[in-house]
Amino acid sequence: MIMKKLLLLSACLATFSSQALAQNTPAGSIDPDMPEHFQVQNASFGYVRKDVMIPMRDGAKLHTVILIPKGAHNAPILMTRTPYSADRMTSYASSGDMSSVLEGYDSMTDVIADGGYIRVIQDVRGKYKSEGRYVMNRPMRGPLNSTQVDHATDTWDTIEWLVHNTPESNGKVGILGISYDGFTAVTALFHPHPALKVSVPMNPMIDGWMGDDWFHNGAFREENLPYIYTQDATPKNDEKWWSNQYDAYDLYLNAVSAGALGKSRGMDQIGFFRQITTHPAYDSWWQNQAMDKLLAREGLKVPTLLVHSLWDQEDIYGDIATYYTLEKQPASAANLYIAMGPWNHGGERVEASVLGDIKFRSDTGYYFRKKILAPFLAHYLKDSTVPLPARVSAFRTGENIWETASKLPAQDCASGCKTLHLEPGHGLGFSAPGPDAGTAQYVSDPDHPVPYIPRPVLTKGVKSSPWGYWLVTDQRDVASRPDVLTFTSETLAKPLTIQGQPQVHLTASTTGTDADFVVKLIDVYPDQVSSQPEMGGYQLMVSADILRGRYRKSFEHPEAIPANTPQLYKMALPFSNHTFLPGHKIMVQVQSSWFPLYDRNPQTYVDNIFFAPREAYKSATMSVDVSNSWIDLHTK
Ligand code: PG9
Repeated sequence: MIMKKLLLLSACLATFSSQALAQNTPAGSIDPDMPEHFQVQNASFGYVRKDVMIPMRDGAKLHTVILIPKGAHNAPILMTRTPYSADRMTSYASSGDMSSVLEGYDSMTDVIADGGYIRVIQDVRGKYKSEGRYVMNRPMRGPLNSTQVDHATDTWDTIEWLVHNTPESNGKVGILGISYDGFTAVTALFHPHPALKVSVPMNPMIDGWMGDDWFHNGAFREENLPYIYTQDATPKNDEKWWSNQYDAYDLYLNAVSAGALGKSRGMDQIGFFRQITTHPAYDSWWQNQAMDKLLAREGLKVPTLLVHSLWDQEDIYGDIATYYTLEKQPASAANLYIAMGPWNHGGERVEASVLGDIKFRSDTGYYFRKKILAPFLAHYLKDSTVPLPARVSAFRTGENIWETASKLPAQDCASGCKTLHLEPGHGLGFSAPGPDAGTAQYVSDPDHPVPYIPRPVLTKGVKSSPWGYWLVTDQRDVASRPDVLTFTSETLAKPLTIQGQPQVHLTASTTGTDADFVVKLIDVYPDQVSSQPEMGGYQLMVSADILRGRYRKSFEHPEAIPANTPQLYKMALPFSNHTFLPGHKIMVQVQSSWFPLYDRNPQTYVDNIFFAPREAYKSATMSVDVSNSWIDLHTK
């Protein structure tokens, strides 16, 4: 006890003495290293940077970075409106060269910087340094937005300010951007400002339910939960998603449903999460955000170059859908251009001679930027004598050649298609099998879903993730699974070229009352490829997609599947521009999960799959009717 008191006493004495010392000794001083305001010495830089807050019509000010090439005179403006931080996309680089500054998301540095453009990048309302409250893909003014502002008005107000406050400009403005920034480049086309002379939506997000970002034909892309979390929880993405599992397959399987996982992370605080989980079907909430349909009502009044990636892992639907919607309107078609290449999401902005294991024998990204994008922009923003690119510029994979055309082939099969039939014995060919070709069966077990990439599943943003090229990964990995049906043609003696969206016609029954069907059209390489040995026997997806079976009759009104009763499942696969070379084979794979990119279908009908209880997930036997299942191909 005495010892305890002594210890207590010594502690008190120590405290007292340090306080006394402090009181009796004059406070020391030390010069701080950091200046009050550090002045960047950028006299050597090749551009002048302006950081401005541009007032919108409702009073909100939007943070806008303006990079003006030194000595610019009568220069056009190229703008991007982004939710991904204008500062991050224009960060000071070590050198004064503007192109090295623009290493951001929509770089195209060899077109923008070399082209002498004034570069403007703006934080959209409510993100990063811009005022106002953020809404994911803010709906256009109308049934879903009764305010006086949307991206169209914010773009109009921004352009109005720019052309009156940028004396170095020629008064002409273009807008371009990838993905979300492609979405904002589309919104600029509504009641466009007269100074807006051109728009280049690249891989734009157009319809989040049909086939961009959030769902594909009603199947939810639950690997986007982390994006929604980080993007929509705070203005500056301060809150980061986390996981207790290295393999995302385990994270999402253990969570049972996407809604349960999101709720467990507090995502019901986020309006967009509440909206998508409340609107699992293609109801008016989604229909009123279908930008292709809305733009068709508006009419395309500004020359627009849509840019499509043939292996776009994020927004593979939007630009093709927009093209076909607008192409039907002569006045809109007069302003419509499209370019497509063998790229992943945004791959056109960088070196693009390879994607994953697939080689294209030339830098298709450079070709696009220099031969298609640069002249398109220059013609409308600088000098109308610069020749325009063709209406359609398309890279054909397999042959690895660029082609041009006045328009894309018809979207449907009105102009004739070649029918690729499933055949008995897991065959595939262009002659219809007899009516008694029987069924091909597999058991789909939601507790052992088919992984969309080999495990461990490393999602977007995780080190070594194959997210950027997963659509071209070798499908052999799953071909040997008993829950993946594989149908293969004979070896091709002649090349077969397809250009268009393969139209799936699948007849199948299930012992359950709900199901998803994934259909993949695959190019099978010869067993040996001398120029690239690792490609021997490679199974390359040239087009593939998923359909949530409850929407087989109506995207808006889901219906349970009657058990053990053949049903028809139809879907248009993503656009393919591909030649199957001689010596190759055609393959079709059918499966009922693509996990964890897409959430699992419990395979028993529940009202809302977002919140399906564990007991709803049940194995089911799928029976594909071979005689009545085929894919219609647009062949050249
Ligand atoms: N694909 C991303 C995205 C676009 C639009 C909405 C949500 C996500 C992107 O790359 O911006």
